[in-house]
Amino acid sequence: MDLKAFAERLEALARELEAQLARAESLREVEALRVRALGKKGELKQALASIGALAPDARKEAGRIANAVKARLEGALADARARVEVLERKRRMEAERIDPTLPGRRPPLGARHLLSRSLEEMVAIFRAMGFALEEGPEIETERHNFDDLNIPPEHPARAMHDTFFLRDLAGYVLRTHTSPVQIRAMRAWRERGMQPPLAVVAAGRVFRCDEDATHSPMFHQIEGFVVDRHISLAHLKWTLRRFLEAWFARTAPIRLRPSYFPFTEPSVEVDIGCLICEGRGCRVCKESGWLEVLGAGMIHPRVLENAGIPPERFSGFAFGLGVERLVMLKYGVPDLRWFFQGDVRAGGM
Ligand code: 2NL
Repeated sequence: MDLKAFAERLEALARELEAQLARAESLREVEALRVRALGKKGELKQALASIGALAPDARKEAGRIANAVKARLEGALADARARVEVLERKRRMEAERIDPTLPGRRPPLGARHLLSRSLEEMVAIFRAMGFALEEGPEIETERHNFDDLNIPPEHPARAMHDTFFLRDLAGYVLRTHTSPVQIRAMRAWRERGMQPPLAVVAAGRVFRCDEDATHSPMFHQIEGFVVDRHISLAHLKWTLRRFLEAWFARTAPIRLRPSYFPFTEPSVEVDIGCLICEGRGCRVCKESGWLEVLGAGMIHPRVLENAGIPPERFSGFAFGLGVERLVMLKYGVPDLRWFFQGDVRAGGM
């Protein structure tokens, strides 16, 4: 090989590398080209190894040419690196581009259960009339749940209540109504040295061992009572009418029908003029024009006595309502079981 061939080989190497650098699009490609041209086993090194094969007087010139090509290649590499860096930054900016004007993603929100909201609203109506809210345990003694309410052990009403008894806790039941809270409240008021008038509502879960299309083993009840001198059924009727008109947000006639509860005497069932047909008769009210909405009565003297209130001096009315039933009537919920299925689709209504 002579000097001319050596110079041509390096020139070809330089041209080839410059052409490839011009097409490079990433720093990785540029680095690979650098290694190939200038690395320890690179093409320039290989060309230099052949200098020894040249005539001695040509070697110096060959070294000069090689240095010049090396400098030229380093310059080309630096240019390519600068160009590709700009390219890469542009690509990254494009990939990370965000639009701050887009609306945020809304996480799916839960909603409070219709029953919870309704129960609270009903309690609020009574509180606005001056009733105090009392709460009590869901596990109750048989005494609070039955005996104090004039339901003795052999009374058929005990069987009618489909009671859940606690297997490992003799004498305790899941409360079948909120009445034991009322009993506790009457006693507590006396024990705090307070005198009637007393006006209390109790609200919460109650339990009965019964389940079908119209009965759930757990449901919600609100009970209320007023005790004072000279309380009569007229006070009861006024109070319940006000409550029902507030709940259904309309004027409504109500009527009392004679009924029976062990803890009230007399006992009544309360009907409201049918909300669908305004009393003309329809499928919902079974052509009667009336819907049964709750039970009530004058507190039995024995129940007053059991709570430490002398029945010769005081009388009282009491009522109990099923929350589910009143919610179904107001909102047209067709099936009791929908309350407990946990289907969230109606949650936002
Ligand atoms: C119904 C009927 C009723 C009561 C509950 C009551 C409580 C005490 C004393 C007297 Cl401490 N009575 N509660 C009275 C009459 C009826 O509930 O059908 N509820 C769904």
